[in-house]
Amino acid sequence: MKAAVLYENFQPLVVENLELEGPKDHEVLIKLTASGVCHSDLHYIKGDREHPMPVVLGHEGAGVVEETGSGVSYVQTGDHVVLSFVPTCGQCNYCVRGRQNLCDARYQLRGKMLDGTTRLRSGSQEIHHFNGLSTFGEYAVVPEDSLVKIREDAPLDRVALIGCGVPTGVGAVINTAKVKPGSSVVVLGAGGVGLNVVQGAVLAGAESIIAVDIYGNKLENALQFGATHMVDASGEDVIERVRDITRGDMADYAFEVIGSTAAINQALATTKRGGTTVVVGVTPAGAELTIDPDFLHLDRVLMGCTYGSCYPRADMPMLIDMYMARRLKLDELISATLKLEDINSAFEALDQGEVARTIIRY
Ligand code: PAD
Ligand code: ZN
Repeated sequence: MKAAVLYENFQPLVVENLELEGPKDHEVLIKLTASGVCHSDLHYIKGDREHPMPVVLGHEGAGVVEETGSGVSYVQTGDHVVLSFVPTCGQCNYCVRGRQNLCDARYQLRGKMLDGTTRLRSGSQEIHHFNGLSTFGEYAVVPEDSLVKIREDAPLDRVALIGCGVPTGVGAVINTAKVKPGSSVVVLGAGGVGLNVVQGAVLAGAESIIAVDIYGNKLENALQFGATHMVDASGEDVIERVRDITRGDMADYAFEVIGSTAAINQALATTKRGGTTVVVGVTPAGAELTIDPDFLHLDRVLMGCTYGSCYPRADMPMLIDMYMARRLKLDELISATLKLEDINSAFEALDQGEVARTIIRY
């Protein structure tokens, strides 16, 4: 099957034919329909984060079950699925306490399947998996626990975005911060995930939603998603603008959706006493954050957030129902749909701030 392989940081992905071994115990072969291109993949290309190489990246996908390995009971051939970049085992300490996004299984993967071996090869060379998914290929073998069964009338080339950007952004608002109606919310970074923070804030009934970005096109997108104000961080003083917009109060919540320690500090400084800052962006490995502890003394809260603190098998079908009922925007997130051969131009456009999300359609 055709897949895009990262051999070295900063090098273009190589689209080539790989051998994909069939599914083993509790694994499933998926024929992918589509995959979104997320900034987290770009972080690995740029070496902000380390990963065993070579690797097939991609973690925001949807497709159809082609074949099941032994012991699989959750799905059967023909089922439509979204892939979760966290497998949820249902049995670890985190899963049984309702914190499936923190499931132990995620930390057993390390570029391989849960049994410690890979299914991907290029000739004699072993190719690594990414989060047990590797959606930048026509097919993927994934753990059964990484699958979320979905309704068959949902368009797979759209709901692929339910694999990462949507539950992360919407979940950061609803599950992580638990934003209250009438709140003021600042969103730093109006990219693929940030736009979903904006629409999460709309769903939560936030009163003012202040989108911050360095590109005009991103700010326009944010308005379309329900932002009430835009701040151009390339030319404006973000903290002073938030002060003006909130009539001196500052915000109840700030979300950092860029992956920069400077922006985390900026986010903290836009919150009022007792306000909450949620860090969604992934900073480069080894980055250090220096904050003024005085901010925290005043009952401020600084939180992390992975996968929007979601439970994939509960939240993803719900988000899809909301999309099908036209209460959640997905189509508007998609700036372009490309073939796998054009994946490097998708990353270039993401890096240059030209797109919200690009979909790779197989
Ligand atoms: P994106 O590139 O689509 O969006 C980032 C946005 O930030 C872009 O619109 C940029 O223009 C904007 N930006 C850059 N610098 C600044 C600045 N100084 N001030 C204001 N805006 C700026 O990326 P994305 O939305 O796919 O991902 C955003 C981050 O979230 C990224 O670090 C990614 O790795 C992380 C992420 N985290 C999780 C999680 O589970 N926590 C999941 C998915 C993505
Ligand atoms: Zn992602």
